[in-house]
Amino acid sequence: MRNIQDCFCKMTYWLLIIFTSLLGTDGWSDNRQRKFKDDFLFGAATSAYQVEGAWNIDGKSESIWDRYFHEHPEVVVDGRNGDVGSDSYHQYKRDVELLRELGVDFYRFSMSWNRILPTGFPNKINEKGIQYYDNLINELLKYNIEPVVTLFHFDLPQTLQDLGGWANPLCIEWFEEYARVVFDKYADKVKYWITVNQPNDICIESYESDRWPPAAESKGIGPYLCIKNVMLAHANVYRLYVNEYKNKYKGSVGISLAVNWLEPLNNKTENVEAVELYREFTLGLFINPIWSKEGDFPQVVKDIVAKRSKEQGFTKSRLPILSKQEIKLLKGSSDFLGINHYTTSLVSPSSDEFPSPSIADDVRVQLSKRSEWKIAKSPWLASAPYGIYKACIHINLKYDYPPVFITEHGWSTDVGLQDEDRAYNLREYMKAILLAIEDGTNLKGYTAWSLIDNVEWSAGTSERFGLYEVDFDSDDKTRTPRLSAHVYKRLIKTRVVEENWKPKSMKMKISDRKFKEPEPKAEL
Ligand code: PNW
Repeated sequence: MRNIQDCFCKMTYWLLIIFTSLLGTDGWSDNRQRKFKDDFLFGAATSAYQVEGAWNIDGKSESIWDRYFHEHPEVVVDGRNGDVGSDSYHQYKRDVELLRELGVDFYRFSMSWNRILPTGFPNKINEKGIQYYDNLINELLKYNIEPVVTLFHFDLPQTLQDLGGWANPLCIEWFEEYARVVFDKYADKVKYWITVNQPNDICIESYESDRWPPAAESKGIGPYLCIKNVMLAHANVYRLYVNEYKNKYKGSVGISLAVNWLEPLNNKTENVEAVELYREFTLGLFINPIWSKEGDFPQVVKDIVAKRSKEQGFTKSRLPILSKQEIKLLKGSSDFLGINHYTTSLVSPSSDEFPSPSIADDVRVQLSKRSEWKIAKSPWLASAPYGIYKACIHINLKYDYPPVFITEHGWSTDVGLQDEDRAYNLREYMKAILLAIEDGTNLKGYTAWSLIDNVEWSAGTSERFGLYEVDFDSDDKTRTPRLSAHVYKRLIKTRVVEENWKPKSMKMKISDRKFKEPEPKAEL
């Protein structure tokens, strides 16, 4: 019976692959209007460093981003770093008002490790930091908005980076200690947890390149150490929650991976093979240990890194081994998969000389975009809506229908309230998501990145991702709805994508969809 099922599954897989590739980039959808079911959740996201500001206020200590941007102000494109950012530390009530205007079901935000544990360790708990997140969570719950908390969104305490950061296996333990403090304080109120945001970027950008702090540039070595440690840190915290909190609080814990779609430059076998390989390096290393039947890092990645390491004179593979116990710890260590999806890239083999050793040299591919794809303000961000459909179907079939949340998706523009491009991109991707749901993916929710303009890392505020514009020159960092905020609000309310809908006015009111003002308390 199982065999018949497997066979059927495989057949469906290949039929869908053939079907989706036949559809190509055009005409992949029809004109039917589809509807989001009532239990599909809508939300918006931000992250601590990018919006909070208050970098050294009320006991918060220095994260790697504070240190990096203070020491290298020249890397921030427009000079606006996260010292003040969108000042959500002081404006959080206004942020919750925006969420109420949109009518979202949840708000995804991250906690700053440094704000909670200024030394990085639980020897000193910063009560003012604890209070801040408590206030934010209470404000959300007051209006029936579910808090979705990311424990780690790139901002490691500098104290821990000084000890090697994610390249040091002790970081697994440090992360668990931090998570325990957070769970103890908030597990009664927070039901959705994301351990780590985009481990791939954490490890590649910080250890393979000099683009992110600590700019360690330990090519081909550091990133692999980091990957193993970050993944084990995630799994440990998942197990911690399951063993000590889940029975009582009934929450879910997941991880958010960067899952952009990759496709071959054209149908030549070498390109198809290059895509498969690159996908295993960028997604497989993270998804396989948790969701594949066999667990572990993908075999093809293990083989290639071992081969190259040997050729380079290393005594063992630069990709560390996962022990049997570690494989067991990682397998199944997530209640849901968070997908951060922004764009699609074309992949082909590269004959360039890469630095040796390096991940680029291990994988040897090059990326490009189709000329017809519209590019956002961020040069890496091209609009190719069918990519989200293909990514969802791929994950669904290859990893046995995991429950998926889109935990980030968005578009960058210049300053300006009439963001037709963002509104268009949102609608087109929403249509693709509806199609993916119709074709059987286990999609539970969608998160717009971002609620408000924020500090886009080294791009500063030169690339705006917000549904709401932030006036960074004003004292209260005034938030004003863009066209896309209206479009998103309307979509959440009607549950359908309306091509030509326009708001009558740019003024926003609190959504009448689900929030009621709390009843005034009777005077005693
Ligand atoms: C995400 N890419 O990063 C991060 O989680 C956010 O902090 C960030 O602000 C947002 O996306 C927009 O950049 C990404 O190259 C960085 O495809 C790069 C890519 C995707 C996501």
